[in-house]
Amino acid sequence: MLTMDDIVREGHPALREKTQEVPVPLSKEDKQILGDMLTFIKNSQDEELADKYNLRAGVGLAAPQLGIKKRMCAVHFEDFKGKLYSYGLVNPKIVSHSVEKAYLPSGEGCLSVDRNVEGYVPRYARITVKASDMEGNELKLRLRDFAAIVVQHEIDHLDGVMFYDHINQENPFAIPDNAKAIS
Ligand code: K2U
Ligand code: NI
Repeated sequence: MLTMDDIVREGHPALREKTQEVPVPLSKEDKQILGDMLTFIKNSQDEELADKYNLRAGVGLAAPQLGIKKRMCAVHFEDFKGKLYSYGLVNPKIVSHSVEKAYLPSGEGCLSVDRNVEGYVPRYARITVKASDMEGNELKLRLRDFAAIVVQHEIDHLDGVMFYDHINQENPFAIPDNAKAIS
């Protein structure tokens, strides 16, 4: 099983490089990697397992965070209305998005960043994502609010972008234009 030892941290080149599209249907190896990523996220949310294996709770993970330069990420979380999102996303692409932005008032963190970076991270409030799932089926996800923020955070990783790249360096807590707080 994956543990925090498998997650690369800031400064590792894989976090700043673009990733390669993944052949679909997934090879046995790529399916194993993506399955392990989804399992890691679920385990990180299980109090007993997280405690036993010292896992930091997460809602998403991208392959570059394992030093793997492939366009794959996994998400597993419930939104504020209790809707479950549990996907292995292959070659995800934002095909449309709202003009309106959104941000988490608490800011964002990252499993590859062992420090607290304060500030609002403006993201699109609504996105439409096309991807393949682990079985090679085409997905079209219309996401909003927290779900949209999580998936944008993960897709950013596939493009070598870190969440703090979006923070206003002059005033990290400046309310982004045309943005709503997601609470
Ligand atoms: O990619 C990662 O490092 C996983 C992040 C994803 C994420 C961070 C901030 C906002 C949305 C997604 C981890 O899930 S950070 C820990 C966390 C846990 C629960 C809710 C938000 C963030
Ligand atoms: Ni991250």
